[in-house]
Amino acid sequence: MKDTSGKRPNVVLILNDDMGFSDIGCYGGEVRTPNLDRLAGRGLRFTQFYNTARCSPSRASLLTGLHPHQTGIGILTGDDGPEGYRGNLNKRCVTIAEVLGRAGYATYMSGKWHVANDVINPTDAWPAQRGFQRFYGTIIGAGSYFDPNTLTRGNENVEGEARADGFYYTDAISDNAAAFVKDHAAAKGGEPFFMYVAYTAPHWPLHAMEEDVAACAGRVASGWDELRRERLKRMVEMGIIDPSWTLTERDPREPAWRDAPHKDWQCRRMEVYAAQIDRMDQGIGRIVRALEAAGVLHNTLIIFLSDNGACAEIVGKHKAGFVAGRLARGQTRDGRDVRFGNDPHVSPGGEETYQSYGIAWANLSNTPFRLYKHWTHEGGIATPLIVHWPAGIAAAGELRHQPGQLTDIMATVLDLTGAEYPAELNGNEICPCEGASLLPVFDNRSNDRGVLYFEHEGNAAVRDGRWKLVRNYPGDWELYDMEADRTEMNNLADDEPKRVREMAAGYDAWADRCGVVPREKILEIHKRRRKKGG
Ligand SMILES: [Ca+2]
Repeated sequence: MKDTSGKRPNVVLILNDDMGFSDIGCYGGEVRTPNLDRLAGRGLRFTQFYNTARCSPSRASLLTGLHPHQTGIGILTGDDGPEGYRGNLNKRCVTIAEVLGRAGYATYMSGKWHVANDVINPTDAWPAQRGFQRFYGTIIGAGSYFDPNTLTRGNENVEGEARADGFYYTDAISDNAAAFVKDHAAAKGGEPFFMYVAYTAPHWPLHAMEEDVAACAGRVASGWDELRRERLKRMVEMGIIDPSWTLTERDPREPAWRDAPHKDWQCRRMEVYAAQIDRMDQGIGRIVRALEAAGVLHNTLIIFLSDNGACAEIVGKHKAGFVAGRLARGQTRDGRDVRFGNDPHVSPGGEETYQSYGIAWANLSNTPFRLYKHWTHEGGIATPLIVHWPAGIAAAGELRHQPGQLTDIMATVLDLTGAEYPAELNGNEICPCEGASLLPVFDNRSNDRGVLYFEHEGNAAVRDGRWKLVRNYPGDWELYDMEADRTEMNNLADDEPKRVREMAAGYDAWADRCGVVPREKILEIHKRRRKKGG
């Protein structure tokens, strides 16, 4: 049901960072997200869409329609050695911005890049050199929300802009995105545009605006055990989760809520995390209003998703490491020392703090799944996916259960816009797109997706119809029937050795074709380098 006006739709791709599967309201969460809920109510929610387990590889795959190892981002943006692991978006891939720019689209980006090895000096792997005509945002993977490192406009460092009163990075991302829409309408309103909005919220550190934290006060006071049960109940009512699937156990590293010490601090952590999402949602509302004001909301495909599952990483007191790695400032803008680490005697949220929300709340964020960011179990790779496109999608508020993965976004954009995916660019051969268009799925038809594959630091998964093969490196393959047990509680590997062998052989062929380097080899390289460096 494509728009019959013949006008090519705009595409606004909104990605956020380290958010769990069930945090936002329209996926069962208690976090307040009226703007996302409204998009979902007029659009579609996918229940089995997958990212690639971590920041950089997900961004690389989303931007290019390839698997991360094909793009040079085998792990993160460090140089991990072999081809495919250089930490820089390579020349064998094209970004959506490059493809659509060549097709006459204007291209804009606001937010976090995190697919370039050099975060200080502009390189070929920076957004302005990878197809984005206008760029505002950060090159590095994380940092202060009040004073972000590597803040850049085009290729120019603009960290000084954060010195302005009331600066908060999430707002800056939203406002720059809204300004791109407004400027576009004024200067080239007749042309279509592509905009990539990449929020850092709610990635650590726990930094939020106090008014948003106050608005979240009391919402999580019943604790993680009760909230997990409540979320599951709502997800079942919404049809996102099948009632026959068992809720996973609380992560055994964490106590029952009734036994948890420092309850005030624990609640504060989750409230700040919720406030980070809340602020992003408010910004998405402003972007939608800018589209409305420009008269283009009707024929704009808006896509929203998260780059990986909830994050259970613990932020320690390693000030020097964070500051040297440029992931943080050692001091606030007014000269106070930043207090690093998840210290229950320090209330998080302000610029002078640097904390994460911890395992138990990440466990809540991923209700009803297990494991987290980094892993390829459902808690690591399942993401909300909302699509909103009134001109092209007749259904409103419906769910789509067909599995899909990040490479499908490029395929969808190509299908939608008629843009040509080049076989060669600037003399470099480009890997063919790995995704399948979601347009048939928008109309509730199958897109014959085939088998999905995932790898991150040796953790790996294969999704083939109802079956999922998954392993935690260096563990053995596990096998789950996703129709009967999407929460991965009942490992059938011993019952189905033939299926495991066949799916594992498919994985090996995929890994070989896409340049996945075995984890043992990467670890050897790291070891050799450490020795060399003394
Ligand atoms: Ca992330």
